[in-house]
Amino acid sequence: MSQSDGRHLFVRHRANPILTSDDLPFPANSVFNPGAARVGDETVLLLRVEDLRGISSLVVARSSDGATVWHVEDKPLLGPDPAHPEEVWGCEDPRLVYLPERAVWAITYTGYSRRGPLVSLAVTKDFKTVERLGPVMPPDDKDAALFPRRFDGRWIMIHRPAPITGPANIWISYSPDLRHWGDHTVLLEAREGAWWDANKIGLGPPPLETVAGWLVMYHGAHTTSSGPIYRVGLALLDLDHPEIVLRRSDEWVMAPTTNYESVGDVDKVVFPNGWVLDEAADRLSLYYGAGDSAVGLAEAKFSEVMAYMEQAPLNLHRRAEDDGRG
Ligand code: BMA
Repeated sequence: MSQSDGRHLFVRHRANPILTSDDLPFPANSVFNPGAARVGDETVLLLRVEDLRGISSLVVARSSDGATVWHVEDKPLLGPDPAHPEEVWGCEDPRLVYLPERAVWAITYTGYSRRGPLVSLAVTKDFKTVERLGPVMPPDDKDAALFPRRFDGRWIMIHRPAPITGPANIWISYSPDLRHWGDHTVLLEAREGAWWDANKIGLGPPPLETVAGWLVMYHGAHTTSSGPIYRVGLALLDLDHPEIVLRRSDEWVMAPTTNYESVGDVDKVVFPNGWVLDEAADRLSLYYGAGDSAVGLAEAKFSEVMAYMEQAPLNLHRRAEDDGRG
């Protein structure tokens, strides 16, 4: 083993699960996979709420301490809309990134179309009204987040197309205007065989800028005879060229262990979509879906996460064209 055991890094909050369908001001089947942001003196979660038909909408919840006393809106911010047939079966799994250049929060989310899941983009200034920019990746594609700023004039998005055959890898794409995307390139490859992150991986929360590089968390869906186990690991991307993976943890740092993660609509799932960094408190708060049924919170010391990443294996899967740029 080349690295210390990372499973101690994220500590589950004593109030877990911090939100269940019982906490909503309307009937629903489940609440999970939230995007997260610190806005002023409140933590905002954009919850995925699945209704009693099976269709998901995105609903805002606010809390001043980011853990307890959540105020949940009684109407969705984003949900199926007849004007948007590409989301006819719902809006799922949002990621939130503030774009200083536009003074808006970007919401990348999964639109569930009749032709499969796709990536949609919307923006909001206040989490009260929202402007849809429409689909940005065709099906099947999900698990997308933007970087908060441009690189050499271009926006960058991480996402996860699912090919008809072969592993589902994490890709990176570029755009001059947030609408037209190209130069699609594989960023992180699923491993093979018995690995926890074999065959199917996807981005977790949006990339987090640190002095050592962009910290990314990703999930691996390991297939077993009783269904997949969703666990998460970490990687570090080059600050100026985020298409270069500097380091990648071999081991997962979080796995479903508690009852509310192990048993739910989908068993054995931890699925983080959002994190909030409080640098002064050295606290990284991770918000995740538990068992596709509830919302969990796990907190890490940010300095410990970065120390762990300093020891993480250098990436051995760099593409040939990366040589000389790292
Ligand atoms: C993924 C997504 C998530 C879900 C996870 C586990 O493919 O659909 O929304 O939480 O599976 O079921």
